[in-house]
Amino acid sequence: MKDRVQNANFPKTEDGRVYHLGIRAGEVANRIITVGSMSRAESIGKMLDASPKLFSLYSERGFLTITGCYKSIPVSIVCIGMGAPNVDFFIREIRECLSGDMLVIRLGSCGCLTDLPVGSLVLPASSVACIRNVDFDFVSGDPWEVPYRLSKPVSADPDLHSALRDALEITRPPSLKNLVVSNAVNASTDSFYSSQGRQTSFQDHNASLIDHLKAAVSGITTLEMETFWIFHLAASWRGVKQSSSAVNPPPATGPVVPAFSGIPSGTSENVEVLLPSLVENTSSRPVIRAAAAQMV
Ligand code: R1P
Repeated sequence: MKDRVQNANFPKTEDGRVYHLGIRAGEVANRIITVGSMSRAESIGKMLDASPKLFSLYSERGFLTITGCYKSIPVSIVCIGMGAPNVDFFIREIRECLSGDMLVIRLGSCGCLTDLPVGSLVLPASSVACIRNVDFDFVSGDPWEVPYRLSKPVSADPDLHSALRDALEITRPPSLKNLVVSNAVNASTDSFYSSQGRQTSFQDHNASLIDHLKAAVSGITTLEMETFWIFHLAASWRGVKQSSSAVNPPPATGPVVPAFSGIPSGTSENVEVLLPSLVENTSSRPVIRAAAAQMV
């Protein structure tokens, strides 16, 4: 990979690849399922159509992008690992590689703050951030600061959230019949340990954090580490200006690059095929829509 940086604001390699995911325009679809582990991405990738041949790229920084079609609809599966910084690389770098709308559904695991049984599927309608306050004195305690800060909630895209819920109503297996919750609130944390209330050898001042979360956030149901940041970035993207590389993708060279353009429209009973109905040709003002499904 050539790596001469041409733009310090958005570094890319000489052949147009974003720096951390390693992809470029033409190698990622507008409809994206993101997961946290390679094996999950590879498993979902096996469900894609046999033709066209899948595009697959493991980046040097630990991201995996698999692009293909599901029932002839272009879809990308992207493994981003864990946490807010990786979400930031993922949303921004893929946005830079796309024109038109960008749809993101995160499939992940989560902790649960209610009595839902293990195996329940939660579709959070909104998420808050729960972040360690580094100004708090974690050694001596601190009368002036709180050890953890909670953000205001940010919502999932209502259309994509509804499409996901409706598709699951139709397609979910009998084992999930009574175990799908679609109006929950999620909290995304900046640590698997301190800001999720786990007691370790560190002085985290978090013994009452879970009780505080439950009291402060109405409807709080799940804890994980990415959903808030995806919703937040999707909601805050200004979407008025496409980069020249996204509008005019560079000619494809190198590995097999499927021509994921000319997206067909249509609906079906299945969530992956419902997604195209949400993608519009809004090149003057595209949007990022995000939703999430979390397995307890
Ligand atoms: C922590 O073990 C990881 O598990 C949860 C958290 O959000 C965090 O990424 O999600 P995934 O299993 O989907 O990665």
